[in-house]
Amino acid sequence: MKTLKIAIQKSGRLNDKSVELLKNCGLNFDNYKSSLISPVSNFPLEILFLRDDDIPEYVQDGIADIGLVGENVIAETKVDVAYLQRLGFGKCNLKIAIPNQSSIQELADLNGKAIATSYPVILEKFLSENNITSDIKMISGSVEISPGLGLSDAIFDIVSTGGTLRSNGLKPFIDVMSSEAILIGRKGEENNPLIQELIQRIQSVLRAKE
Ligand code: PRT
Ligand code: ZN
Repeated sequence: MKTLKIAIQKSGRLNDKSVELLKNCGLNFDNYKSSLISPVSNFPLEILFLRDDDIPEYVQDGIADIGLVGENVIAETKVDVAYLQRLGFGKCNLKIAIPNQSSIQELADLNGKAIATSYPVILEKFLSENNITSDIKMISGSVEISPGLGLSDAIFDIVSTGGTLRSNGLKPFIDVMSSEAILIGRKGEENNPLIQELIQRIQSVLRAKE
């Protein structure tokens, strides 16, 4: 049977838990940070280590058969993939946040305001669903400092503990989306027996944790 490829994050917040999950599924592989592909010795599977942003497209295009990535990244890249299994880690919320002293009080007050974010697709969708027109400023990192620098009136970013917001004088304003890590696959390939076997193993690992 054809060897499967699974794409996981190379380094970052999801890497450790992704590797741990696959090892707990009984898969044997080397986790060398320098290699981009690791073969699994006891299952017809290869692991591709990638930037998380690239994982949805690799799966959609069939370069990887399955992948492990945050729902927020899937939503932002607008790809069409199958959701195979929620994984219960990497949990976070995507929120619009405003400065503690802001005059913004309700959603409509965001009309005409500048909002800085690294997630323009998700934000644009939310704003248009709510008939709000804001000036979306795309920033690739350190979004939280932009109101303090006078670059924006609000931000839209990932929040987990809220510590980063607090230390930048910001407060949560509106919850837009919650996210967790998810196993994705190519549409139409869901019934591949190897993928089904992996899903079974993942589900028993998750059940054992409950
Ligand atoms: O290099 P690569 O592109 O692969 O990684 P990355 O830098 O784009 O992503 P990474 O590793 O930071 O995050 C990977 C995924 O983890 C995200 O896409 C989310 O699905 C998930 N996740 C969970 C988070 C957080 N929690 C989180 N807290 N991603 C980012 N954060 C950031 C947040 O933006 C804030 O700036 O962490 C900071 C601290 O958060 P607080 O609220 O705890 O202070
Ligand atoms: Zn990324």
